[in-house]
This record gives sequence, C-alpha cells and structure tokens, in this order.
Amino acid sequence: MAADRHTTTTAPAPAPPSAPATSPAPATVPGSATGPATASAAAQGVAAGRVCLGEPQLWAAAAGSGCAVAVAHPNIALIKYWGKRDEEWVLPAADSLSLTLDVFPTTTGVRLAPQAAGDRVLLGGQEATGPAQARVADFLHLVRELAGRREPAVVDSRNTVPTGAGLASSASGFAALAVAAAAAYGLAADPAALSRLARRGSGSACRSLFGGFAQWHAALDAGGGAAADRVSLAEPVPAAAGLEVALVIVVVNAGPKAVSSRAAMRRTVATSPLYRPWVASSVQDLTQMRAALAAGDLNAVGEITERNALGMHATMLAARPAVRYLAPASLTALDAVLALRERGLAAYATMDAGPNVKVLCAAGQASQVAAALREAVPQASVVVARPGPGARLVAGDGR
Ligand code: 2P0
Repeated sequence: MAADRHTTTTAPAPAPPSAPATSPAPATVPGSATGPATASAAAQGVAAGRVCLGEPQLWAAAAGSGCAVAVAHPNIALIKYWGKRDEEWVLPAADSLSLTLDVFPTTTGVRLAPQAAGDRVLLGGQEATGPAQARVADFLHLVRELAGRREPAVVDSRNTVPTGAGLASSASGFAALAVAAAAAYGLAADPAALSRLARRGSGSACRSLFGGFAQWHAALDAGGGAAADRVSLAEPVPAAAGLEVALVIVVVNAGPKAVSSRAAMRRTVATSPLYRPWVASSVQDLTQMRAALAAGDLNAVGEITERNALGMHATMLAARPAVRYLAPASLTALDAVLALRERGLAAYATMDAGPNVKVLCAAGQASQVAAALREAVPQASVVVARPGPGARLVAGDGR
C-alpha cells in the first residue's frame, strides 16, 4: 500500500486461522445494495485454484472462516484528482476520470485472527510497522465498524509494481484491500459500496473497483462529511466501441518519491495560487473528456489528458515551497511524445505524483510508440498497458 515500498515476493502466506471466525448475518455498507456480492466468483476462484498468495491450499482451506483474497489493478487518471475538500472523509475538490490498466496488479489476502492482539500487516512478505501498518489498521477498523465485528486480522499484500513511485500502487492496494476485507468480515457490498469504502483508504482507489474508464464523482452538491460520503464514488464510463487505446508507461525512476502525493496535494491546495484556476479548468476538461470518449475521438481524449496533467504539475510547481516531480528524463520523454506527434502518431502524455511518464496512444500503434520511447530514454523501462479489469475477489469467503 502507499507508505512502504514493496514488490512481489515468494514469502509464504500466513497460516490459516487457528479458530474459525464466527459467521454472523452479513452487515452491509450503508447505502449499498445488499446480498452476496461475489460469492460465486469466490467459489469459482477457489475451485480453479486461482489463489495468488503464498500457499493456495491454506487460503482455500480457510474459505468460509473469515478469509478472502482479492486482486485489483492500478488506474491512471486522464482527468486528475489533486486535492481534497474534506481530509477526514477523503472527498475530492473535483471529479476525476481514469483508465484501469491490465498490468501491475496487487493481490491482497485478509484473514481474521480472533486470537491475535492486533492487526498484522505484511507488505511484499515483510512485516509493516509505523505509518504503513497504521494506515492499513485504520482501514480495517473502518471495515469492522461497518460490519459490527471486532476480530483483528492478518493482511498479506503483494504488489507487482514499486510502491510510492507515482505508479498508482495505493489505488490497486486499497481497492484489493477493500474487496478482501469486506468479504473476510462478511460485509455485503456491491461494487458501488466497495468503491466508497476503497475511497476512504486512498482516494484514487475508488476508481480501481471498475475496469476500463471510470469517473469518481466529487459529489459537491452533497456538501461534506457523511452526506457526501454516501454519493462520492466511482462509476464506469462508456466509450465508443472503436476507441482502442493503450498506455505506454515509461518508468524513468521506480524509487519512492520524496514527497507523498497526500502531503503534496495538501500543500498545493493550501499554498498554490494556480490551484483554484486548475480545478475550474478541470471541471471543463471532464465534460469535454466524456464527449470525446463517447465520440471515440482519440486526439481529443489525448489533448485533454495532456493539458490536464501538465496543468496539475503547474499547480504543484507554484506551491510554496514547490513540489516538483518532473525529472530530466521525464522531460526527455515528453519531448519524445511531441516528436511522435510531429510524425503523425496520436501520442499524448500524462504524469502523476512521480517522474514517470505514461503515453496514451492507439492500441495498434503501441509497439511503435514504445520503441520510440525506449530509444529516446534508454535508461527507462517501458511497459505497454491496455485497459484492464475491475477489482475482484479470487478466493475466500464471499458471504
Ligand atoms: C490521480 N493521484 O488522480 C492523482 C493524480 C496522483 C496524481 O490520486 O491522499 O494516493 O490517498 O487520497 O489517491 C494519488 O493520490 O491520495 C492520486 P490519497 P492518492 O490518480
């Protein structure tokens, strides 16, 4: 999840619970549809042996006793979320719109541990401590409150992407945690309710509940606090059938960033004179983006994507003191994108809270775009992503 760096490991999963958890009637997320959200998917996952963490038989054996495993993919925003209007409830200043990818999944298992003294968190097989452990434990506390449960849990989360490098690891991390924790605690929740829940862990995570394009509603009309909490969630966004896109990811630096996105957006909101004008332009960008997606107009989608991201970075550069995620290699990649456009290819850049550059292009031209970026930035690793699936339970207790 967000605070600690962790990558895929082969460390064993925690042992199954020593005593089965009790199985009360499922609680529901307030405002959600009730009913067994993903029980059949979970059963299929167990049956197909698609358990991804550690030793599959341990998790499969624990199914029905407060144990669940979920997978989620990162999403990259085309219209960015940058700044909260309510920190406590993780309510954004404006709507955002993203594309969920088919690369870099996070797999997270949650197992209730009734005998344990507290929550235990493994990130990439390593015991998490300090703020990283506390952030996950706070999230579990929220799930327990909603579910009316008390048992601590063991969380085992594996990323396939460096954490804290602006590659959306907190989005996939908290989306997978929301799905797995809700199932393990018997919290009946549909994707919309799970999107709201994931938002409380990390704002961008609410969009990873859904595959393809998704819009996170700021719900400004609802004000703040609990009223807005009920309606600030993500929803899938339709796009024209002919719009087949790829996102070419140029990893110029996979190390953790110096300033967390949470701290950087807080500083931007508080001090940048460019922040409010960017939010106003972002509202217009979103309206135009929806129209461009519906029309299948890749050039318009790309132009809006690039201007929205560069505008967000301008707000950070104007913060006091400045937040600068752009590195020399980022600028080299941005130059290469311009050169691709001059050659007639539809290639448009976006960047998040880190130096890495993501290039939106036509799926059919992705390998050409990737080759040009590898040549321009030889020290970078370049990964081609396509639209990916929403978060899902792959094993465990789908009560
Ligand atoms: C986004 N980012 O829309 C934007 C663009 C980074 C740049 O969402 O404080 O980890 O946990 O809600 O979601 C990164 O911020 O922040 C982010 P919190 P999060 O994807």
